[in-house]
Amino acid sequence: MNAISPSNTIRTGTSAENLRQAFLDNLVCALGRLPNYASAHDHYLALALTVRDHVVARAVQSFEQGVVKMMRRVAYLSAEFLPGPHLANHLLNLGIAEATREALGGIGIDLDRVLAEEEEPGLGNGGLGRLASCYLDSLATVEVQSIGYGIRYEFGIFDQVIRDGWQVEGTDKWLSGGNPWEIHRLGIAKQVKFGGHTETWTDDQGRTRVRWVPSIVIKGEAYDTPITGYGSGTCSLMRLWKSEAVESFDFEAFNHGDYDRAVEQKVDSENLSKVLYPNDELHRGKELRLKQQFFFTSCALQDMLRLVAMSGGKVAAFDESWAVQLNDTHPAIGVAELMRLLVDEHALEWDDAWAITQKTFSYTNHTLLPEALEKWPVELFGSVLPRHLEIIYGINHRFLDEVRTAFPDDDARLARLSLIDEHGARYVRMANLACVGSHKINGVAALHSELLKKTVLADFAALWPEKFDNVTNGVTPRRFVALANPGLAGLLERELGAGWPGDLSCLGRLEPLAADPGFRREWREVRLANKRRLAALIQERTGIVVTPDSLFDVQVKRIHEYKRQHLNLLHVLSLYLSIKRDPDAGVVPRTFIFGGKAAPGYFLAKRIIRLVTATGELVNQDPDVAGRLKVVFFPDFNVKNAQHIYPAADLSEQISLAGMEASGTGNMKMSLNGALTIGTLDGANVEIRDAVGAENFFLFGLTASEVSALKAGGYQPQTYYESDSLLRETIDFIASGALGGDPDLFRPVVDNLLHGDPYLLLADFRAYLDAQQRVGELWGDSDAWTSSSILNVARMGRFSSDRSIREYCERIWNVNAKPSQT
Ligand code: GPU
Repeated sequence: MNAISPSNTIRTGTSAENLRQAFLDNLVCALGRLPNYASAHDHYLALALTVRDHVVARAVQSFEQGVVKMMRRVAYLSAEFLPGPHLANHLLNLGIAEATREALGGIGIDLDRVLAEEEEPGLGNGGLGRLASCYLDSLATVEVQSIGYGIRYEFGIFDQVIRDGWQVEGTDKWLSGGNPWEIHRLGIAKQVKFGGHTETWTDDQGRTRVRWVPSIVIKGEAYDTPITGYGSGTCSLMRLWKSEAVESFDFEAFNHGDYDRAVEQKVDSENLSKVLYPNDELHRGKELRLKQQFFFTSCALQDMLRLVAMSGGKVAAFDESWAVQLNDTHPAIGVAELMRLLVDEHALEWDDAWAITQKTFSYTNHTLLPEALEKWPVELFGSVLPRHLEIIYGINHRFLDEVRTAFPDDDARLARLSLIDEHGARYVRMANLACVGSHKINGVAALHSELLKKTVLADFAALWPEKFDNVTNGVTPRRFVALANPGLAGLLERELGAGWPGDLSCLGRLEPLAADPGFRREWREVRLANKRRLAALIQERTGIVVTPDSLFDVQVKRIHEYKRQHLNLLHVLSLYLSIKRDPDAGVVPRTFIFGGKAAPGYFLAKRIIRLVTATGELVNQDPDVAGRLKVVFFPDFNVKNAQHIYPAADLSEQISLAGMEASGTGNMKMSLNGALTIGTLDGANVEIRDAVGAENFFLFGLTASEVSALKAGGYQPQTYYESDSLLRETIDFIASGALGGDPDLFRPVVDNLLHGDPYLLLADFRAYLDAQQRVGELWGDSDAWTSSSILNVARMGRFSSDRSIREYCERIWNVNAKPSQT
């Protein structure tokens, strides 16, 4: 037994008795609480500390293995992570959930009550951040050494409350109750420079070198959160950087009595990691954001260099120690920073450094939306990162020479490929930097990867077709099935064996059970219980009473015009009007559940939330539709709430305009829990439909190429408005002022649709209604619906993030993952 292995101590023994003793010890000794006076939150903290011992013991052993074996490690650079609550996940991964339940039960404490106390770290906006967390989970599970590097935002994504029907943002104080999962690594701090100028100097070999003389230096301190894997001894590390002043005070100023200046630098430095920008897929060009990006990326690369040295590796073989993944372009500045570190600080020749850089990085693109493409005014960029601007010019110069050779006399192409946009005001293009600095570029679903090559990255695809690849996203079945849906997990364990969360290919064995009436009954019972629980939560959070045996029709995701929550609302209102016109209209009872945050500055998204709540105000109290329609806006959609919502969804709304949603991952989570999808041929919907079978998926709408053609031909929304009376009636109803009590409230939404309709809602309306009609019909046949639900789960195994991560390992990172069972 390894000397540091604590598995034989009381502190980390895993019997119920050991766990209980450790829990009580922590309550008293770590928290200073006598059991009789402890609150639920104290119970949570004491249990978290108890479990943390096990987690940290694994983490250090896993880390030690990585150093000793000198394997190539993966660094996942991401400005966002959304891990969700940790405690239950660790209990599952460590296999101590039952022992813990027993340990607490024995002293009258309910484990579920304790788990509910945990507040999640909301260090991301949505899909991109949650994907990063699924990937750390899967990396640990397939036994690959990895570190997720990011920012320890003091304030993460805002808390959303709904007041008088409107979104109101509250400050996310995720750290105020204490964070038992992180370890502040006092010994690991990096200095990060900003501003100033560069100078040349001559080294003792007579070489001209460049030195960056910054105007300010900030310190990054490491906070580590271990991420356990399922049934594996490997842990991933989420290493987040907090910014601090290098010295607490500018003592010179302080001694001269200039107190203001003395604290100014401290405040400025600490501000860097203060708050997450709450925009999803919108680049706003704020200087502080650029500084955040450089800050964490520089800390990460410096840390990787330190670890290379620690494990006896060579800087000149950096790429053999590390595969660095750029999660979108937010960390793309890393390309120039690694060059600076290698050339300026480690005295490598440019060409050698460049070869290493390209072998090290790979880049994942997560969107085609033009407004999300990051570009920084050259002036701003040069004032914050003067040396990086020079390096980028150096990279660009050599790169454009290469392009000239491949495509002589093609200035237009040169201008498009250049790292600098020179049409008018000059900008540094981060996607171009990421492409040039990477050996692999991937999209996140098959359709998205194809469109990338045809649109935003077409010139790069023409230049380097071999660099392009696709890795379809996946989600972790541990959190999103095993933890979120214990009822379903019980059935899966009985039918497939206890190891199913580690190998979703076994889900296929459920297929024959879709035809088994007894199994279908059990399936329905599990689903109904999930819906009852969600109904109770909805009542608690919103006061709205919903019927668990109605069809739960769910759209939860960030609020964006391209995701078309308002198309969903057009359907809701059309049903409402149909019932009002004809009380006998064949409408199956439905509960429409919406959830998601709008960026605080996104006017139309906030109006769409108000349109949901106004529709609810009208519909939920109208006796004419009682028992048939309910509309709920579930506030503060986050990972924790999502775990209650996904398992209760009957219908998963994935209705973005084709060509707009890069992948989607909520689509996978709901289908894996037994929802049927209504969706367009967009993102991963395409592959989900292929997997579950067209007959188990409600498809509608224009294809991506039909969308382009329609737009190219001059799209006229009014023609649809004029030719479809139900559409007209529905839009007129919104325009009439019948909703929300103010006739002008939804004027902007209506005007947007009638004069422009950039996301083609009107063009897809009729097809969407027809698909919803088919949904209603199938719902009426409960056996057929249930069997389709079972088949969805049986055929969704491919969408485990373990599969995605294995593909990254094999085709992009060139590291060995534990082979899958099949
Ligand atoms: N996505 Br870019 C975000 O959540 N935020 C972003 O800033 C960018 C992309 C999402 C995509 O919208 C979604 O389709 C995808 O599934 C997800 O990234 C993960 O790839």
